Amino acid sequence: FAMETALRRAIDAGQLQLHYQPICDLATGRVIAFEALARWVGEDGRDIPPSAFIPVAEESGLIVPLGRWAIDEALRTLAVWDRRFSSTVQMAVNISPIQLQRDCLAPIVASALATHGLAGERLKLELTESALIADPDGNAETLRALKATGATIAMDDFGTGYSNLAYLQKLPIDILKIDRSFVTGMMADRDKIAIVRAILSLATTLGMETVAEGIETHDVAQTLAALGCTYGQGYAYAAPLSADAAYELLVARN
Ligand code: G
Ligand code: G
Ligand code: NA
Ligand code: MN
Repeated sequence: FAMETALRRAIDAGQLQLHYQPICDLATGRVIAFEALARWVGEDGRDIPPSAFIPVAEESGLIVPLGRWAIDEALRTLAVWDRRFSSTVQMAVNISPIQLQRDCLAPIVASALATHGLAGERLKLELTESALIADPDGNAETLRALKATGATIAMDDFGTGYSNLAYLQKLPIDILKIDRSFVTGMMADRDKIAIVRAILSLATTLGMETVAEGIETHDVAQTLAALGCTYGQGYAYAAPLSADAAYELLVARN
């Protein structure tokens, strides 16, 4: 419970931060969105990765206050950027399956958008494939309420779950994010390229946009663009950045 206690304290004391990774138009390199990623710098100054604390937050229920904070903080940052530089850049926030089940997300999202004076279209909510598939009927209803705020819905880490394709059609999903396990190193692996092709074709059929994760080289970016993928993120563009560095990139690339 040591980490749970420390995490509770960090949330209360405002010690969590968000970093922002750009999502770019593969054809033009323009930044179309940023994905907000939680960061926790521990008492000893060391970085505790989300892979360590998000599971603790989920098991303890702390993901509910953490998730509310992330939505508010990401939109607050976007509103600050808007006052300095006019753009239509969107903010993508990760939503845990536990939040989706336990919290009343739609009113929280609507109220955060109103507080920061932002149109719903500026917000993307990223949900993992396994979370959405776990309870497709219940989730479809929650997603429809979320979409009524104007926000768009992305299915994160697509290809790693066990998607029943019928569910994909039932859920109001706007964007498929191709998991980075199929993208990183795809130039040297024909199976990965075949899977990426299949996902792109499926997305086109279902009228969904596509974002490829884990793009580490310009070769991969060019190949994905040629295959018909529209957007991408990864170290080839930028790693997750502090709010100030992300803002500078936004101004430089738009
Ligand atoms: O930045 P890093 O690769 O360490 O992030 C790993 C994962 O942690 C992300 O892919 C994401 O799924 C998860 N994550 C990061 N920030 C948040 C957050 O604010 N909420 C939730 N639910 N998950 C997050
Ligand atoms: O899908 P998820 O939300 O878990 O992805 C976010 C995480 O992926 C972040 O923690 C980020 O540090 C990591 N990441 C982002 N771009 C790349 C990349 O190009 N390569 C690899 N290996 N990891 C990346
Ligand atoms: Na994500
Ligand atoms: Mn992802």
